[in-house]
Amino acid sequence: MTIILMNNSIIPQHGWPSDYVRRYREAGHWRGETFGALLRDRALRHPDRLALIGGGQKLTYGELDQRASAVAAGLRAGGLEPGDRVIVHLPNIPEFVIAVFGLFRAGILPIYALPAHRIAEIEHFALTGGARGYLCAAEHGGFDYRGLAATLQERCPGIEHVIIADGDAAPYTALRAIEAAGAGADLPATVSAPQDIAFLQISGGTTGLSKLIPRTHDDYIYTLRESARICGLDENSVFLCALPMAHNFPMSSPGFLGALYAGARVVLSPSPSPEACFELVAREKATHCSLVPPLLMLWLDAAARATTDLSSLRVMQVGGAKLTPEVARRVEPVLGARLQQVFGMAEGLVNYTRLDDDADTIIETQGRPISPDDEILIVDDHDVPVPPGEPGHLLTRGPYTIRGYYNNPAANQHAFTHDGYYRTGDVVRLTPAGYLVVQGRAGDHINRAGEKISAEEIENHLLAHPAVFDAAVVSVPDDYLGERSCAFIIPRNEKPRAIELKKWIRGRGLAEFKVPDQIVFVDTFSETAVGKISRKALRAQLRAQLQEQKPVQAS
Ligand code: AMP
Ligand code: DBH
Repeated sequence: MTIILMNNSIIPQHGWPSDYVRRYREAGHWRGETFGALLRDRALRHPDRLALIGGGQKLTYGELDQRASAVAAGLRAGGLEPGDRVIVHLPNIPEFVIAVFGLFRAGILPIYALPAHRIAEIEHFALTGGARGYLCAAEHGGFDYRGLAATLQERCPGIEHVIIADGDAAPYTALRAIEAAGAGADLPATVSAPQDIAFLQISGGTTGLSKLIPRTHDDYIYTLRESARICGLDENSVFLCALPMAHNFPMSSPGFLGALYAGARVVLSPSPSPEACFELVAREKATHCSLVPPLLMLWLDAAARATTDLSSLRVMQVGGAKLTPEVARRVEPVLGARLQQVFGMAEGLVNYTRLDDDADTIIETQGRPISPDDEILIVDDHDVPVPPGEPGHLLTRGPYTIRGYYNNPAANQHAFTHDGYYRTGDVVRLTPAGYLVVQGRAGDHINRAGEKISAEEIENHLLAHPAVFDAAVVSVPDDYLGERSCAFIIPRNEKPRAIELKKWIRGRGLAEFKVPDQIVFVDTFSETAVGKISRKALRAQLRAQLQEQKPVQAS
């Protein structure tokens, strides 16, 4: 099982020091698996079993494997090489799965973008990831991605290949044409090594712009294997993928990839709304689903009124943002499914409540880590461990937590300790039983319904507006979203209209969820604030001011 010694040296795993590589391989966490080989193996074991349902298509494991192979061969024939990066910007359609397994098989690295991302984010991924390709839908949710592709190619000459996954591709290449060109080619199951980077996930962008997260085949597949086991997912399970599938949560905890790992069936919903999902649950007899808290609240309200049969649901996973105990308590009585809290991050560490935990643990905590080799430290502002049970900053390292962002030494200096712990930015406390309870965030990001927004990124865009003298963006507690965003603005001369500033942000080509929910105009950021305290302290002050409901002019 171990692939350790070669002339007495260890084959390196991207990112980890050799003593950890040895340890994780010896423990059997890393088993030398790759995505390309994984799909081939499942296709050989059960070719006729249904793997994927969505967008009017049904694919067996055999068909998925064949189509991924054809895509891989077509991509290679079109000039893309192993090691190249391609941005994958797709909604929940079967082509997502076909294409990413095609990329895996060809040794090309997907960079996952969210459907809500717009040109500003995509351009940033293209540049920082050195992408050669951009794969998108023709149109989705009323947005024309081909227009975005045109701007992207103007701004980033490195993007040589634009591929449209569905619909009318002109003037670009259709995924269908790539698949046709590669049909029947005899590619090996994989050209990648298990220790190679398989893809780049994106960080929530805690400070400034999103960073790219390199995940290796072996480390990610380890989380799939263990997540499937912890969540009770097996070949009889049906995973309903309701959240955007590029998110790390519905992708891997255990998500659609964990479901395919387990030989289960994946059903794709074009939207996470109860209207779209309930019918799919009833028709496809879905057993597992993952949601963020605000969507869970919609589901609970709708389920209380619904006549649809949801009785197949066994596990309802909730994560991405803090779930309040009041809402958590309603899950089992209303949905008839076991609640599982999930606290994870695309950088690695994932915690689950276990299905057989007692009710208090499931309702009050955000779970415990996947792996016995996940190391957790809870520290104060000086990296000194806090007394047991006290809240502090969560640091972690382990067999599936990255040791560094992709090509970003400056960010790595802050985000990791000298001995390789990742600074999650979360404030947590540990229960005596070893479960984590999330208390909040140390950093200045806004967790808006599970979508992470960097205050700094939005401030920079606001500061570019000619009528804005200064801007500070803070989070505000929100009953439904968990948190919403509020921008405090000091106008330069004439006060701009709030609606104009929101339009400005949209016009900068940013995802809609980053548009401030609320804008407050102020004359100054208080006497002590100007130039004398950090942005972080200023944001904290403004947040407190808003919560005290000081008379400010809101919009
Ligand atoms: P991302 O950086 O986008 O991968 O988001 C990861 C972050 O989401 C974590 O560091 C937490 O701040 C937050 N998060 C994820 N799951 C939970 C949860 N169950 N409760 C509270 N916060 C969560
Ligand atoms: O919020 C997240 O990023 C997240 C939540 C739950 C995650 O990455 C995960 C599980 O794997």
